[in-house]
Amino acid sequence: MFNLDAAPVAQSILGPAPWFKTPCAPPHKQASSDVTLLRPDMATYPEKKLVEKAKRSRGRVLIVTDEAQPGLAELLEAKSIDVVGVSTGTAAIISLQRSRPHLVIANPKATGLSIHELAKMLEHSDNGIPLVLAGTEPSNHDNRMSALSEGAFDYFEVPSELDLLVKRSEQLIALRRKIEELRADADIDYLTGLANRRRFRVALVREVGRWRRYGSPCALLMLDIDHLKQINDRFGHPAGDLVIRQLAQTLSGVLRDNDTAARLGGEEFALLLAGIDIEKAGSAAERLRDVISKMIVEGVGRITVSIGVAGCPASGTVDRTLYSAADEALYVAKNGGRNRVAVAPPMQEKLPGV
Ligand code: GH3
Ligand code: MG
Ligand code: MG
Repeated sequence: MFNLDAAPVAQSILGPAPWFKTPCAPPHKQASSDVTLLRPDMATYPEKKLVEKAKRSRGRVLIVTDEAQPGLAELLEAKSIDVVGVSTGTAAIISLQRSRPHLVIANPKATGLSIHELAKMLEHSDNGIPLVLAGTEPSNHDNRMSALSEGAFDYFEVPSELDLLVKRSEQLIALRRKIEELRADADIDYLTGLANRRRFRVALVREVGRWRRYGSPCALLMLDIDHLKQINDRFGHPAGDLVIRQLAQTLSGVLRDNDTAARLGGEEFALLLAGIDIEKAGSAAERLRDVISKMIVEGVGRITVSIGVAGCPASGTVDRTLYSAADEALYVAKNGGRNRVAVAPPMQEKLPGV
């Protein structure tokens, strides 16, 4: 969440956005420098993130076996693949949930293990984790055919075919990670790098769910750029795009980890703020509006936004009603003259006769 307390914060995001000089690269591809001014706790952030990123960039394998597989872990490690767990057949389900591997290598003879059931389970978990089998039986036609028929990707005889097993593991992990990458991209708005409408919906349902389960409030800000059509007409569509992207950069710069900034489409954005009530959200929206109104977009000048604010539970306790409340408040802000914030009325005020 953006710093709720102070005017100096405004100064920190008034300067040109770091990605501004390279208009082709969206914010999520850029190193953000002014973000730290908004969040003092972020001083060690880049280092921590680098370590996490390095860890995430390695492949992860879960091995399901009763017997030691000498040499396998070392060979995988040498290929930047981590063995995230070695479990028996019966413990495989728990290990799977805990370690979120890219690939499972299983010994078909492991106790309590049905290859068919394991393959089925992997197929349904996380949209399909591949399975390969490795055992001491010969890798003849029948054994390989039986592995494929059960839903595994292949069967290898170990230790004689360890090198083939590792090669195949590398391939399957790369494929699996490509799928993960594509899935992540499908949730991202291509112009701004923010979450798209799909990801936003998931986040909204999750946050409202947190209210139901833990009583943790949240707030939704809906923002719409004022008169973007006029900006396009006057300065051209690329300038309008730049306005959208610079605004996106500002929004992503003011968020905490659990918040979500999304471009819902066109020139409309949403900020989903976790753990804050509607009063705080209203003040924050006002400060944000002020910051944006002082922002300079190169080739365009100043821009303004209108903001509708709704809170859970104050304005709605299900995703749909919270969204409608914020949307209606945005409409009020637009009709009130633009460049302003409107806060949704409390739920009961809308009930007839109250
Ligand atoms: P209002 O203050 O009422 O919001 O006025 P407006 O002109 O921003 O809104 P209106 O709904 O009349 O028009 C939306 C404009 O936003 C027109 C459309 O071309 C522009 N727009 C939508 N998506 C994009 C985009 O991706 N890039 C650019 N440059 N313009 C866009
Ligand atoms: Mg608009
Ligand atoms: Mg609009």
